[in-house]
Amino acid sequence: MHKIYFATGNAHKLREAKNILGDVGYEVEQLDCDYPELQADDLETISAYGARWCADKLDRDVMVDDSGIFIDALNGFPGPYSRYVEDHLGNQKVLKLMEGETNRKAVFRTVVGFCLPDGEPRTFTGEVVGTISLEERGTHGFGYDPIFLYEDQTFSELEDIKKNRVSHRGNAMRKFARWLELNLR
Ligand code: ITT
Repeated sequence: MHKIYFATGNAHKLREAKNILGDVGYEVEQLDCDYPELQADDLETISAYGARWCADKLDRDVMVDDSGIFIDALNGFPGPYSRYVEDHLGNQKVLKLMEGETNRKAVFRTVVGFCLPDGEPRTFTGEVVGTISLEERGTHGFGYDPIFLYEDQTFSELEDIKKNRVSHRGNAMRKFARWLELNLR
C-alpha cells in the first residue's frame, strides 16, 4: 500500500502530510469526508472515531489527524477544543490569557487515526514540547504556529521542512508510517 487517503478539510495539514509521508515513500491523497467532531476530552477518542466513521462511510482505508495545543498554565486548555478556540478567540486572546504568566510551557499533540473498512481504528500520537511566545512571530505555517516557540523560534518562523522534522504531526505520521511498513506493506 503506497497511497494514504487523508480525510481532512485543512489544506495546511494536507501540505505537511504530503511532505512528511512523501519523505518515507507514501503518496497522500485528500478525501472529502466531513466526519462529525466528537466532543471528547482526549484526541485519541476523537481521532479513532473519525477514522472509523470515514472508513465505514467510504468503504476504504482512511487516515485522519486530530491535533491540539495543550498549555500548562491553562491546565491543558485549549487541547481538544483548539479548533473552536482558534475560530472564536484567536492567538491574540490566547496571548492575553497568558499575560503575566511565567510558566509558558505548551505541548502540541497530533493523534493520527487509521482504519480499514470494518476494522478497528488505530491511533499514533506525536508530540512536541515548547513555550508560548510573548507575541505572534513569523509568516509560515498556520493556526497556533505564530505563538508556539520551539527553542528560540516560533513554528511560523521555520520553513515547513524544519517544522516537519520536529513537529507533533511529523512525529505522529512517521510513527504511523513505521507501523504501515511492518503491518500492511
Ligand atoms: P480537519 O479537517 O483535519 O479536522 P482542523 O483544522 O479541524 O482540520 P484540528 O481539529 O485537528 O484540525 O485542529 C485543531 C486546531 O489546531 C485548529 O485550529 C488548527 O488550526 C490547529 N492546528 C493543528 N495543527 C496545527 C499545527 O501544526 N500548527 C498550528 N496550529 C495547528
